[in-house]
Amino acid sequence: MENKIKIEGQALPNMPWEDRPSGCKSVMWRFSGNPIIGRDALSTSNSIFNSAVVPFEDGYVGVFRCDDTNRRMRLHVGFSKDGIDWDIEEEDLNLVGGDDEIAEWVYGYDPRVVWIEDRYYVTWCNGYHGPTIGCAWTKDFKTFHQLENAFLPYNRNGVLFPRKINGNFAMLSRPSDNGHTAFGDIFYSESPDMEFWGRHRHIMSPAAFEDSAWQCMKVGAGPIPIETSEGWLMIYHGVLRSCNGYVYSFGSALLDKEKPWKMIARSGPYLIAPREIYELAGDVPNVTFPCAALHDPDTKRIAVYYGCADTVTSIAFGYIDEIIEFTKKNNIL
Ligand code: BMA
Repeated sequence: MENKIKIEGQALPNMPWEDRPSGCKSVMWRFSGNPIIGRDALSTSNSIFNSAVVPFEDGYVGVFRCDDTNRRMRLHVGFSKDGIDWDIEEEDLNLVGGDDEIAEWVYGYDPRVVWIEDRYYVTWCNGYHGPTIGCAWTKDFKTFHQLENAFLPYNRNGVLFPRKINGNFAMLSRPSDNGHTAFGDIFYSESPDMEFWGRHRHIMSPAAFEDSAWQCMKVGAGPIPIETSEGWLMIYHGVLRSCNGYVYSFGSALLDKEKPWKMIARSGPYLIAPREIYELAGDVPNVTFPCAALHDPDTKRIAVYYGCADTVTSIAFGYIDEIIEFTKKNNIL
């Protein structure tokens, strides 16, 4: 059955990849060279994590969350030939053209990047009287044209779909608070023009503790959803509150193609949870936080980029058909 799954997207035969290690029984596995980006990649960086990557020209480009040694949250552009070795610019990303009222940079973090029709769009958690969803577009990753913030504060994890749905731009987001939000559901919104957002629909609440504890406190969208014949594959993070603090893992769900606020399946077990030392130890221990994925429709390979312990960046691999099968087999809906 899985062999018949059709996956949309640009062919990426040379995407980063490493075969499943022998003896590994899990659906996703980690790159042996993790972490791929260390905290000191820039002269002024405290940490580089929760970042976005897309194909660009004959390689890849990324928008990286770089917290500096003042612990200011900034976005930096980086380029790579192979998606693994990155050259990140020392200067932070510069926005142009934003309305004066919102153009002043306060902070920005957890970026996502997607190509829609004729340009790349960047969304991020943008400081404007608290966190909300900032938006910009670019064609060359040199000039970023700022658009209006998508929502009122407080909101995080704004993730665009890679095509219009029902003729509109479509975005996932997670209304939140101004702190470390101990709640959070994923919502869906549409916009005709990337400025005015409406038709808000609820997708997903945290799971019941008894069913799937890793996602029982809050959930938030991760990489750009991937369109398949089985529905949109949404990889998202979930949070467990332990006696020792929050634990961030990630898992998968399938959403209806034309009504993405309708879930088809949601997996109980996680795909990746903090386990390796670089995920367990860092500025915020026990965090695996995905913000991007590369995939190749023909081979069904996926490489998920995720932040580790709010300090460094890593990759995990898998096959999209296997993740879909896993999601359906372990459905908790
Ligand atoms: C969330 C966001 C993420 C971060 C996570 C764990 O609220 O701020 O950027 O990775 O907390 O600290």
